[in-house]
Amino acid sequence: MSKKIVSVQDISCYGQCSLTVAQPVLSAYGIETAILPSAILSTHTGGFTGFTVHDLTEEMPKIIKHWEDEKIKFDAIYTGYIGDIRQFDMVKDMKKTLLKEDGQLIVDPAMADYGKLYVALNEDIVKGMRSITREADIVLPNLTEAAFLLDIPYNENPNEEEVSSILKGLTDMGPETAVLTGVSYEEGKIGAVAYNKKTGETTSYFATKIERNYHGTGDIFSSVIIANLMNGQSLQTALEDACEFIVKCIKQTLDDDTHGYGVKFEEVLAARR
Ligand code: PXL
Repeated sequence: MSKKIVSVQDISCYGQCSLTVAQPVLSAYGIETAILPSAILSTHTGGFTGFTVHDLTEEMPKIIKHWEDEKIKFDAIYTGYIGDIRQFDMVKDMKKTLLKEDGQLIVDPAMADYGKLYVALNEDIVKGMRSITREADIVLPNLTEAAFLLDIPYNENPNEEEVSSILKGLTDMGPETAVLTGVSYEEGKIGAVAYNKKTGETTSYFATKIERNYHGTGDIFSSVIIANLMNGQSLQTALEDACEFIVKCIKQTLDDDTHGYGVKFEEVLAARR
């Protein structure tokens, strides 16, 4: 039976990140995807100036309450960018009331990149992300986010031993599985390394590195990983699919100078079948 998940993150109306990528990606992989928007922004906050933000903290409990009344249950709660600290307790409450018995809380602590927090965020958001990570089953940070979660200095280029220690630190916080993105052990290759503390297994996949950064790729990466796992695929298959998916999206976007704000994932998604 196909899985049903709810994703809690913002709607950046323009810019190809958060819910406007998570929803189509998950749907295309056959996952029923409900959304709980945490805020509505005119654009994402990376590279645009003068963006508008309409916080939805007041609305969220009403939506959650209605779902509880309707006895709606999800196989997973997938959280991303969260801009208001009151929403972290809501996520923890949702875990109790809206998850199926064997359902999973999956946290993408989308809050930082390249050693820095996103412009609209602060240390309180980091604390909140730590608090939901402690309750998560799976956490999917990039190297910067992992450093913030663990309160350790940001290491742009950790070696295998350092990556193992980061992954161990993340799973020590609570999650059974941690997936660390942006890892590179050799020139020209970049990918992700995952660790499952129950099996003790470390899995990795590295794809061709393209020297260009785009916003939203972390959100697409997490969505592809989550879609694969929900569909019963192995972590190895999930990592491979997500890394190669991102490479294709970047290749699709590179030649368009007007499209620096995100990647063109649509054609990659459409070409999957
Ligand atoms: O892609 C992560 C993300 C999500 N939501 C908002 C953002 C960003 C990254 O900058 O600004 C609002």
